[in-house]
Amino acid sequence: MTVAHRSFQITDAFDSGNIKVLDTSNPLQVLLEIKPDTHSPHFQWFHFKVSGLHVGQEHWFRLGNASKSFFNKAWDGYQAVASYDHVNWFRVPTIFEGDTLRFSLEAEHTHAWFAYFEPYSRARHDWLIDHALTKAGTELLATGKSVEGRDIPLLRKGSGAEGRRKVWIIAQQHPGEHMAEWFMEGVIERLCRHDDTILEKLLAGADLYLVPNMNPDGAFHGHLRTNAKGQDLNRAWQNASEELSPEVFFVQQQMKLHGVDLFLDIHGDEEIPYVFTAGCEGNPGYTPRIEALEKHFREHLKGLTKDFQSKHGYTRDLPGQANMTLACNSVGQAFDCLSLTLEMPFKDNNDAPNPITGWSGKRSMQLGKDVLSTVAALVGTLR
Ligand code: GEM
Ligand code: ZN
Repeated sequence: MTVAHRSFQITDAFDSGNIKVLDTSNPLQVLLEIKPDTHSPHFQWFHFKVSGLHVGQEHWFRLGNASKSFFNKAWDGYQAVASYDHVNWFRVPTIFEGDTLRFSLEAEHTHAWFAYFEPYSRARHDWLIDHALTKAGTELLATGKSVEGRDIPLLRKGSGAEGRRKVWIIAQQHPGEHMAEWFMEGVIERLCRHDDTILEKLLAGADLYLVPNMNPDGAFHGHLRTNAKGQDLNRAWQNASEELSPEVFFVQQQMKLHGVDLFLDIHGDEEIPYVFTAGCEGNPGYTPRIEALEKHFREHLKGLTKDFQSKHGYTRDLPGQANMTLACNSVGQAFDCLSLTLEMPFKDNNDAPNPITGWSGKRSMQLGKDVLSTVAALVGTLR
């Protein structure tokens, strides 16, 4: 919606926009709300543009329904991001109090964007796919269709020949987790490199199967959790359907066709200010072999970067207690392979904080690049 107050305007009428404007009678103290996902009560993602800011003055933006959001504990220690050019994003002073999240900007220009996290646009997605095909040596193996008919490209790097390991990385099942596609850009960027001996080692033994964006409809509509039918795709892996969750249905078909030897499902976590992985230890088919691979993955990645750790994360599932509707558990069980959910923070990595940007697109990209080194170290032991 777009609401005008003389020259002061707030709009979410663009790719991944989400805001409801309640009161702009005082442009320095604006009252807003986050809109829930279509056909679903979940909300947390926001993204809007403000024009007519008073340069030199402090504007406050209040999200009046923040305490009712899906992860309502996540606002503590959270800072919103803002940008004057939709390219460079920075954190702004943010306070969560009562029902309300409020953040401020001392305006340096007459317009600015605000978001829950640095957004990954559909336009950049289109560029990324083109870049992957023309510069990173991937092929377009298949294209799925979302509920609303948006493309879901599946890229492959490597020949697909018999005996090679099949490494799958999928991202942004949860549409508000934009860091996930930034991570994929890092992966694809690294595939463009020449003279990268670690990458050569990886590609000597494995093919990469990449789905940079699993939920394009949800991302476009500014959703937090669901696709256009209100389905949480990371709860759809036990009974995906062409009608309700074609995005998952497509990827499962392709996995059956090609096989899986390693699966990484890339996400963002609203609450925990660290990067971590969750495994499928609650699966009936979880074995010491998978456990050892999981440990190797974590130890290796920890050794590479301060932007990964294994101390903080989700409570481990008890044996046999896995939720089989999750991608990580479902794929790990079906293919008896190392299968991990990788979570990046919306806030920051408290082991290596950056007060200007917090966790960011750039850091997500770097992590995507680094993870390929860890995959290279494991590739000979995946089977
Ligand atoms: C997740 S992933 C939950 C994984 N949990 C365990 N214990 N394996 C989800 O889908 O809710 C978090 C996220 O959305 O990023
Ligand atoms: Zn998620």
